[in-house]
Amino acid sequence: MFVKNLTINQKCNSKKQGCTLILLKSNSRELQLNIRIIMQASSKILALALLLSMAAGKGLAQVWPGDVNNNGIVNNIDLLYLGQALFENGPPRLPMDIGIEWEEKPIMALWPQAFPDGTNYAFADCDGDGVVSQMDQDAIEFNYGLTHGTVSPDVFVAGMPGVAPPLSIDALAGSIFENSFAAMTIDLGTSALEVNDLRGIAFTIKYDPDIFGADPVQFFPGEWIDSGPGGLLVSINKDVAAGEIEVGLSRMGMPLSGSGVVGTFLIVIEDDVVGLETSIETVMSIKDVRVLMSDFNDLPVFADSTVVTILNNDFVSSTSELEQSIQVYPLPATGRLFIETTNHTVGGFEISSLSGKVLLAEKVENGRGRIPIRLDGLAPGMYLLKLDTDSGPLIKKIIVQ
Ligand SMILES: [Ca+2]
Ligand SMILES: [Ca+2]
Repeated sequence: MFVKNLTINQKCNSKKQGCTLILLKSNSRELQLNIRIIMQASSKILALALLLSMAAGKGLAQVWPGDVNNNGIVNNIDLLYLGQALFENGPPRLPMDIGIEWEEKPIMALWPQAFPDGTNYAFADCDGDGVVSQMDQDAIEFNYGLTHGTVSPDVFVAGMPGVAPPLSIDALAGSIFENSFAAMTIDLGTSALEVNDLRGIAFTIKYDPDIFGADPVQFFPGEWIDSGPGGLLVSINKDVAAGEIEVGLSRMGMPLSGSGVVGTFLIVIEDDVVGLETSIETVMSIKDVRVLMSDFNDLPVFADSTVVTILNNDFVSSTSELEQSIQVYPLPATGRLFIETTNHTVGGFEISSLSGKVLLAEKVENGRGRIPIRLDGLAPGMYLLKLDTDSGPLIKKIIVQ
């Protein structure tokens, strides 16, 4: 904003304090601000400084909507900051500066609250309406990955293996095939290395884009991280060219302690994997982990990785023979489902939601031939059916109507 002229009108006065109307005229807009000035010499200087900064069109600071920690980039870390400031109130921005377009939005008054690193809560009010709410997350999604000025990279605190709670990634089945999908779970902590007072978590899953192809991943937050009343702020952003998916999860209710499933992701394997002769091993890893407790201190976490073996369907291994010899039907299913097996024995099964919650688990006697499964109580949707066979676990995706 370029200010063409500036007039100060003394509208009212009293012995102790006065009310000064400051009229700023710019080439694009006209501002009228009422500023209460305590009539003391030092405050006059402060007021003059404020006036000069406004005259320069800069306000007290510039908010770029979505960059909640004001480090120059919008990403999943900003969601953690937003979650921490949720439901707080402060001075709104001027009416013409309300909104989430990617441009600098001047703030004329700082909020009384600040994050422990000093960042003012005004940056969390992305849309500028004077309250930090779920609506402000729209700015993070809308402007995700955009930068301004010089980016100060986010800082991550790595924990030692065996000392810090792990953030681990595990395939639900040992081997997966081309032209199929794999379900992987992300778990935080163990019974021996629990987390305490968890507010939110941000992390990046890294995979080989040459193996998994275009846009192969879906992520579903886990039941544990979303447990209890209050809900969860969720941000999921993919960079398919780099083979990365950035996840941010922030609890809106009470903080969480213990260990459990942070999420499940499904990854589709292309039907013609480059370089796949009989099998290929590929690493899936977690990086850039930030776990924040309710006091906004970092909890160091050890980020784990896993090796996944992908098998070529043309070279039938014992596992792929298992895949092919056990049939599940009808799909989609209504009311009940059948497992049909001839060469293998099924000792039991589990049906779980995509977020990892086990909904049904039963042992099976004489698990050969045609085995019925009742689906009572399952809402329509997609589920994972895990069969315990004499040749190891087998995962099938099922759809209930
Ligand atoms: Ca940021
Ligand atoms: Ca807001």
